[in-house]
Amino acid sequence: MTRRFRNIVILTGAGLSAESGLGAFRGQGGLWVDFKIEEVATPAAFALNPSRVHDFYNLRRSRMAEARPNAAHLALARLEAECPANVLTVTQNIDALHEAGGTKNLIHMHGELAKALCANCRTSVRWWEDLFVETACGACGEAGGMRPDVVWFGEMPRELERIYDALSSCDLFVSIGTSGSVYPAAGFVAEASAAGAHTVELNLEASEGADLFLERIEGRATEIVPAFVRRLLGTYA
Ligand code: BJW
Repeated sequence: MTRRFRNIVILTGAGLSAESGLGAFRGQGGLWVDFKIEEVATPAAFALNPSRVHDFYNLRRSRMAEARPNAAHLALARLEAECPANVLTVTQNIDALHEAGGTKNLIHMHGELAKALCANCRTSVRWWEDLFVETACGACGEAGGMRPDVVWFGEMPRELERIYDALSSCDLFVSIGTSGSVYPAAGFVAEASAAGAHTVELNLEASEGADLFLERIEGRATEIVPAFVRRLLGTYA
């Protein structure tokens, strides 16, 4: 890799935060054995058994409060700060570790765990406490509709227009720590390829869409991401 890229899009997934103690959903070491993501991350699951959905997200919110950004988050923040190219980070993660690590040009396409959304009046507020069925919305006063402000299966991911704009003009697309099993994120590599971008996958193991990438590096994010960022910044030296 010797090209000096001008427009870089980074896509991150649960594997990036795994070494901060927040488990991935699928694949080697996936932590959520008691909760199948497909069974708690849907509007239907929330309608049927909101307490179970709250238990799942309350547990994750409390774990997130303890977690710190790891070397991979810090390396990506360094890339954004030091690289002369435009760098946009799109994360599927609902944790706040990119921000904590210093990344600023960031899209949370699957929402944020540290926010609560009222299904009744659609007000979204910062939220670090547990949520319960009885929790009332501070804006409209209704109870029963407060939910984590995250994107469940069947719901529309956030800021897709801005993401597809960036993909259509990127010359480097890097996918990190994602299994490539959830759309539309899993389709971003094809969009970037169609735009003529160089495409790189950094993951512990081959993702579902591994064959779509021009370059692949396997390993732990805390090792391979800092090394990749050093190599990339070296091309501008
Ligand atoms: C490491 C590591 C280490 C581990 N170092 N690596 C085709 C096109 C479009 C849509 C669809 C389609 N087919 C089906 C759909 C619908 C659906 C979908 O994709 N379903 C699939 C099951 C097939 N998609 C949707 O519904 C999306 N909405 C949508 O498409 O809207 C459009 C629409 C239009 C009209 C009508 C309706 C809709 C929404 C998807 C929302 C996903 N939500 C979740 C939950 C969010 C909140 C939460 O976090 O709880 O998002 S599901 C879950 O999966 C979460 C994640 O962000 C997402 C992706 O997971 P990720 O990050 O890839 O994690 P893992 O665990 O799968 O992978 C981790 C990887 O890291 C592994 O490979 C490990 O090996 C690796 N790893 N340790 C490096 N140390």
